[in-house]
Amino acid sequence: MNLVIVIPTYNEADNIEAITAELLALPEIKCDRHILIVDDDSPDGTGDIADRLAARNPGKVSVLHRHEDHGLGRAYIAGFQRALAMGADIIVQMDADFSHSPQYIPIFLDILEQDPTVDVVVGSRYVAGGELDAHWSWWRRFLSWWANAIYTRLILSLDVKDGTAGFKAWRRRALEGIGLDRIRSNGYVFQVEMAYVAERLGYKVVEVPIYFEDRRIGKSKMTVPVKIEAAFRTWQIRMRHQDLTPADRMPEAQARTREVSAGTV
Ligand SMILES: Nc1nc2c(ncn2[C@@H]2O[C@H](COP(=O)(O)OP(=O)(O)O)[C@@H](O)[C@H]2O)c(=O)[nH]1
Ligand SMILES: [Mg+2]
Repeated sequence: MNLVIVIPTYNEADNIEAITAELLALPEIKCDRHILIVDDDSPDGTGDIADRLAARNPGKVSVLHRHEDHGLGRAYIAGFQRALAMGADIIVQMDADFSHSPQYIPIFLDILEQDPTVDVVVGSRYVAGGELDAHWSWWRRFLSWWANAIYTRLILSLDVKDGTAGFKAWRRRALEGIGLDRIRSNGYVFQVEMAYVAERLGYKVVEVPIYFEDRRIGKSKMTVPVKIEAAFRTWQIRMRHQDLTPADRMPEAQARTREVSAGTV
């Protein structure tokens, strides 16, 4: 089985080496693992550090450099397309800043291995046992709570408790069926769009409680434009995807053709 861990980075020069080392060293992961760093031309030189990591770990680490406008959603789409083209069976998405502890990945993989009906495992801050770091400012906590418990819940009626979660393990078939061309978000609201489309298409989602630690080093990239996009895009997500049903899953053959045209690595 092939695992590709996709890590988007924007100015993570002080984190990327340590998180990569921790992921490469995780002893519990039995399958082949590959780390794909998706860097958006970080001004702090994260991309160069990532290139050095890739050179030092051939076949285990690679870098996708994007030179267009930076944005978490676009970076993830490019990363997921590359992961599929690499033949990934399972695709993990996670932040570079240690808020998503690598220690949870074996738990996610166990669930996927033990229950073949599960399509995606979500590391959740809002199920019993999940927790947010007390160091997160009251404003960030409030914003996250509001987005999850009120805003997306009222507009999208999401079943998942952590609709803005960014730590997930996808089975290949779910990303293929979602059809990444369908996803329009540029920024963080990408997480909500993916959660909504996955639910509309009837994919089975399992939430696992995680402790979300505040980043140790560096600054959050959650900016005002990112928040504004999230506010209006949530409505657009509903209008665009509300009629989707499981019959609208992208056929695998079509998904594969797209992968081929996306190129292989
Ligand atoms: N490639 C890319 N990565 C991004 C972008 N914005 C944020 N990230 C990465 O996404 C992850 C989460 O960002 P972070 O600033 O920690 O968000 P927060 O935890 O919500 O405050 C980190 O790994 C960031 O480096 C972006 O525009 N492009
Ligand atoms: Mg963070």
